[in-house]
Amino acid sequence: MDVTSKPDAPASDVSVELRGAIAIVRLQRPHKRNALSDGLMAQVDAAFASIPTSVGAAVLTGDGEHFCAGLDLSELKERDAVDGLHHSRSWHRILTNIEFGRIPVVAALHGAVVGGGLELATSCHIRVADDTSFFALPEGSRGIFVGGGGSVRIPKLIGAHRMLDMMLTGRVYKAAEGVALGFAQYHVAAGEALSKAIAIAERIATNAPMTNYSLIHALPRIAEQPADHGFMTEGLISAIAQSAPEAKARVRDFLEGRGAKVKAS
Ligand code: 1HE
Repeated sequence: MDVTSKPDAPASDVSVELRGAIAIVRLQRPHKRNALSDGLMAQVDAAFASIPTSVGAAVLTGDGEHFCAGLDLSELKERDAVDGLHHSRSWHRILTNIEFGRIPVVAALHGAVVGGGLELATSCHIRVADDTSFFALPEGSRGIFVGGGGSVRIPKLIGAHRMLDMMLTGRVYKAAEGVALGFAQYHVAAGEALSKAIAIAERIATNAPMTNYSLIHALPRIAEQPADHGFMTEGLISAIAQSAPEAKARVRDFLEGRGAKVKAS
């Protein structure tokens, strides 16, 4: 752990802790179930922007019994249509900065991962859900619509028809079913999401930075390109990645017997 870096003052709704090669971003509003107020969202944005270039991966977690209860509904009541549009667009910008930032982000999920909380989680690259996690989109029952990019990101994970069902019927997926559908890549025992997410982030941070950057920027874009364009993008990115001195050194290490072998466990 980098002892020079400590969590922010507890008064803050979001903290950033630097631990060697990784950063841990914490939502710290447990008395409101980490509901995403405008102030908290601005702090999320600032937190990710503040991560220094020495950090290779980040973890996003929430204090208390729930990852995140979604939009702070107390701020919704006075908003008119124009305010609503700008609010939604501000979430798009903040979550896109996470998805297409410099480093991979691993979300550690527990308890409620609902509404805007699910939108926030789906802007991360890897999700680890503990057994207390549950996934829902209560927007449908509150008379509203997703506004934080959920209609773009969530169908890519579970399909538009399942998202439609969640919003029309208020369906709640518990951890095991939600993970099987694709909400998270990892399912761990209750209380173990953060430690697993940290271990994953530490592993990711050992990769060459250009490999990580290529993956988070190129892969989702290639997935949306026609195959012929995707092949071309892949060719360009792989050529850039393999030309980096670090890639050459890693390949040389393997060929000279120093690199790790691929193992099944
Ligand atoms: C909140 C919020 C919130 C809790 N906005 N204040 N999201 C939802 O519709 C989910 C609403 N929340 C819940 O269903 C439950 O709170 C939970 C299942 C997440 C947690 O239940 P529980 O029993 O642990 O907590 P609680 O007693 O319901 O809430 C504790 C406090 O947090 C309470 O405030 P208090 O002053 O009475 O103590 C709640 O009012 C407050 N709280 N959730 C504001 N969401 C970009 S568009 C995205 C659109 C959406 O995200 S819509 C979905 C919103």
